[in-house]
Amino acid sequence: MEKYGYKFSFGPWNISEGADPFGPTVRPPVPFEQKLAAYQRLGFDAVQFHDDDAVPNLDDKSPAQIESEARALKSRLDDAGLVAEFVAPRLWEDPITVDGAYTSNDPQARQYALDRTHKTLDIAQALGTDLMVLWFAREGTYLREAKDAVRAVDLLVEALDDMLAYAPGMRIAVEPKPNEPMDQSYIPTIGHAVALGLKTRVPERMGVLVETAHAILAGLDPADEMAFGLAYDKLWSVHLNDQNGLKFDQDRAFGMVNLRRAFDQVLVLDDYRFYERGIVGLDVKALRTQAPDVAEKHLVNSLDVFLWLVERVRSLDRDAMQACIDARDYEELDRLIMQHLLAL
Ligand code: GLO
Ligand code: MG
Repeated sequence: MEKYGYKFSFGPWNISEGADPFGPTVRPPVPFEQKLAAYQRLGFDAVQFHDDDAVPNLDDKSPAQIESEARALKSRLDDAGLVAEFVAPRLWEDPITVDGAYTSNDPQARQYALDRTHKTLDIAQALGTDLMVLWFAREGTYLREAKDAVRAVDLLVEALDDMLAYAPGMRIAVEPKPNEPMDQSYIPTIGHAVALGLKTRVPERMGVLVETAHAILAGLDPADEMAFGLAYDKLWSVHLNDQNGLKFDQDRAFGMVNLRRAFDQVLVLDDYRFYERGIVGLDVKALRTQAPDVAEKHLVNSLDVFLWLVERVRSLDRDAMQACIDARDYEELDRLIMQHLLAL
């Protein structure tokens, strides 16, 4: 299929075991080797990694061991014709980060978070990518009075300054999310993420990643969140998916809940030539009811929907659109978009 200059990625966690908070997983784990083999078969170009997807049990390993395992993985990626898009520290599972990582009230937890992030930066460089993504999973509270929200921002900036100084060749993209696992997160939107980056010592190496579902959970339009990032030249990656209303983070396949909303995201990405700026990441999961043998289809479906929508964006009659805008006839514009989407 024509890919219009786009490259696509997903993370090993996107071939999921069907976990939900109310019962055990429903699919057997798929070995990493098998996941790696799926990338090219499914038409993908790049891999997104958590640090321990790349180097399992890294807390128990020496820097030299981490480096050599990451280098070995890099040659496997090369052999498979794949690149690493980014590496992200997994800071939400160790018991020490129960109350947050960089913003924990416990100085030992904060130190653990920084040490762990240094390892993530080492791994990213060994894998040949200059991008680290930070999803601030537990940087927030269940109980607002439990932490000082002003100090939390200072702690985040201090942590970012430390990372920027530790790895001068690396860029950092913040992936905001308003809630889950915490009740309230400190960096809930792209505006917060951009502002946080501007408060660091090296703002030019600070960017953002917009996830569709996270924007929706914040009550915002994902296309506008992307537009804001683009306007600041900070949109360095995206996590496209879909979300059916305000509930848990569903990571539904892209475009499958709300086609118009998906179209608007592709419209802004394509109009602003995102294919020259970054890789299209799909943070999607198979439905819990899906049997293991077909639990990869959500990835192909998401990629295909994206490409089908690129075709719809590029074949849109821009003159007709502009005429509606000039006439302030937004009802006609509404109809034009709908007719075009339905290929009528
Ligand atoms: C969870 C996030 C998560 C991140 C991933 C990479 O809600 O979307 O999947 O994208 O850990 O940072
Ligand atoms: Mg995500």
